Amino acid sequence: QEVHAAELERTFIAVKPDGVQRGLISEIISRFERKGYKLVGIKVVVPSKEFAGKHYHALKDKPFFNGLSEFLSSGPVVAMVWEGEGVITYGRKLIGATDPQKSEPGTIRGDLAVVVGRNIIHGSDGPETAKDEINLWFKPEELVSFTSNAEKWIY
Ligand code: 3AN
Repeated sequence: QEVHAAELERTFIAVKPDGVQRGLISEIISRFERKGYKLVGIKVVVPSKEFAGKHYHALKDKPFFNGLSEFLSSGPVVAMVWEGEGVITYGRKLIGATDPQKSEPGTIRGDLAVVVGRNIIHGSDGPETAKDEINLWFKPEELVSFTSNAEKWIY
């Protein structure tokens, strides 16, 4: 295990209950992995509605907040932390626009989802959110730091 002087950027990515039920876990992991990003934390959890509300706290005044929190807690979620240069912003690019009708083909939502209420994946929208969401979903000891052999071919 190697300790990095400056830790690489990390983001929180979750396959939501619809993505899990539809069998899209490996498809989603594969897109991040093939890009060159590194998986440093993963678990399957059924979040409580209260926990889901914490995750979506920034949206608490939206009319869809209750339904959204209920949906996130309706079944297993695959919670992940991905690491790599630009992973927060580029991760959002891989995911595509919030509304799958507006997501480009080639993006996860563009290729695999149809409506906004069932858009299969979540990704942190900025560095602060990423930090908060990683801390909410993971304990520090649930995340690993390592250098993969592929890294010198990616960077
Ligand atoms: P994103 O997931 O692309 O970051 P946000 O943060 O604006 O988008 O919204 C968070 C989640 O709230 C979305 N993933 C989506 O499931 C849900 N959401 C956003 N807008 C709506 C809407 N108009 N109706 C229902 N759900 C919505």
